[in-house]
Amino acid sequence: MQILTIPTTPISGQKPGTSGLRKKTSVFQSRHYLENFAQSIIDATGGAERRTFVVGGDGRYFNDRAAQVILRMLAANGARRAIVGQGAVLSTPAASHLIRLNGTDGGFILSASHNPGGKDADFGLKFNMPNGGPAPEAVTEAIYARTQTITDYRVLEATDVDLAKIGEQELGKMQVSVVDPVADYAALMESLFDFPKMRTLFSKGFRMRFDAMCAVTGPYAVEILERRLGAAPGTVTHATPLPDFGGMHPDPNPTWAHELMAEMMDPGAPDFGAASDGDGDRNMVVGQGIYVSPSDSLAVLAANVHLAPAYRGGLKGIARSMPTSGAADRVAEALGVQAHETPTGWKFFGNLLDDGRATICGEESFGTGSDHVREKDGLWAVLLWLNILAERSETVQEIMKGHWSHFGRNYYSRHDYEALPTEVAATIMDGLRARLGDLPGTAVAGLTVEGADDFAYLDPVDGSRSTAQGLRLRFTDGSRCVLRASGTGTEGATLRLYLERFVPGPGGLDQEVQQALAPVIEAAEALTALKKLSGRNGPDVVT
Ligand code: G16
Repeated sequence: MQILTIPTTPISGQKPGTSGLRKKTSVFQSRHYLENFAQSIIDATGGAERRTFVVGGDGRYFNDRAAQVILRMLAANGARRAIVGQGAVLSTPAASHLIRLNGTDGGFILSASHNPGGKDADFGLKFNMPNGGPAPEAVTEAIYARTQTITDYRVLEATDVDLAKIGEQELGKMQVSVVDPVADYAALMESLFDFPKMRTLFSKGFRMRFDAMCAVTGPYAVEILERRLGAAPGTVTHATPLPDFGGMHPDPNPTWAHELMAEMMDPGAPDFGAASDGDGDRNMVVGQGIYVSPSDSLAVLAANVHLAPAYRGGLKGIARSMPTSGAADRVAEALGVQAHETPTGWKFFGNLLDDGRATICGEESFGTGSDHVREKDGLWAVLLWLNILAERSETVQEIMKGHWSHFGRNYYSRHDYEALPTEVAATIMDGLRARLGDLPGTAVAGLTVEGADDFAYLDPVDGSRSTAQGLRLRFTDGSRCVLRASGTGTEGATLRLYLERFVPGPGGLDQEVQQALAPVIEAAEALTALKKLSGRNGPDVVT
């Protein structure tokens, strides 16, 4: 087998966003596109010589072909071993676990996460570090810099590896270990939670619905929920992963997981509902007749995590992304543990977890996780909820109400304006940014602006600084709104407006969310002119 060195030239736009490089599938399939980016990852992270990597993805269209290319490139670049999920499939948290479990030098994760999949949809690639977490900004910038100077890439001339067959194979001088994508991950979950107690819960007739949205979590959820915990067969729906996710938009939020929402709001609803996304790192949790916002879910999980065996010793700290509501901060305060506020992107939690400053992390974008891996983990969050439900013998509704009456309620919602023309989004962001200094003291819609800034983060562990992470407007009554451009879209620009209002209770804890937020929504429009300047009547997605 011959190692080929293929001359190439830089391709513009290979700049990783919030989580790796995401583009239209056809862009990834275009000449040298994948190869340039993969070689740039290899070059910018010190080469592949004698190293071991994990390779896998969410099974979307082009996943299998891209995995074969990356394997041939790793072999040509001198890698010692690649650990690959059977069929080139691995959920993102399972990939993170394999990287850590095997002490590897990192992993290539093929996914555009919650973005739709298919020939005309999205594809993505990201590199995770030896700690199992997404490459930090310094590394993604080095990768991007390399894409701008690349002159050639190396690839082995070889036939495909048989990725359907579990076991050892050789690709040139590289060992390829094809592994069961579910087994190690399921064992990890079993080591964290009280499976016997959860089995008892199901044996007493507890009913659950898990919507895998035709994405990667199906086989993981069937194995863990139905086979190991004894949930009724059929508990997991849309359980077979499909290259185009069956046309579903595998983003577990009330808009895209509407089938689950409808079932859970029905009088005959199961006791507990959950959904996961394309690559299995996101989760949405719903009780009978009650939707749990991701920010609240983080707070409730943090307040109750000691009920699960692996966390009995308590938490080192709680970390949340800046746009996530402050509900988790109140729990941190009550527990007397550190609270961290980071920019959006799971990569910012890595240092805090590695350094023992946080045990549990979460984001408003349906991400929750802990120090068991270095990615957010959809099924982990669902299992922790189940463990808590089994311990407390209360409904989701009772748990939420109890939490709010104890800590107060951070009403919270996110309004997304998707696929705006980039210049329109820039005008809106730049306009607000330019006025930040003048806004304090401004009275609008019955609220008064107390502070306004562009969020910047100083990493307490490595001292790196990240700027321009979202425009924050804080009001004197403690409410706030944040305006931020998404870094995961592939079409135009998506603007996210995050809205929050705190009600301490005891009264006012049962309001409809959008109604409770009405003054903040009105003030946000007056200050950002989002609807007016975008020409939209309202958001495309409300979470
Ligand atoms: C990714 C990141 C998350 C981030 C989310 C939203 O999620 O991993 O940390 O919160 O994007 O990012 P944005 O608001 O920039 O679109 P995923 O599930 O897509 O990997």
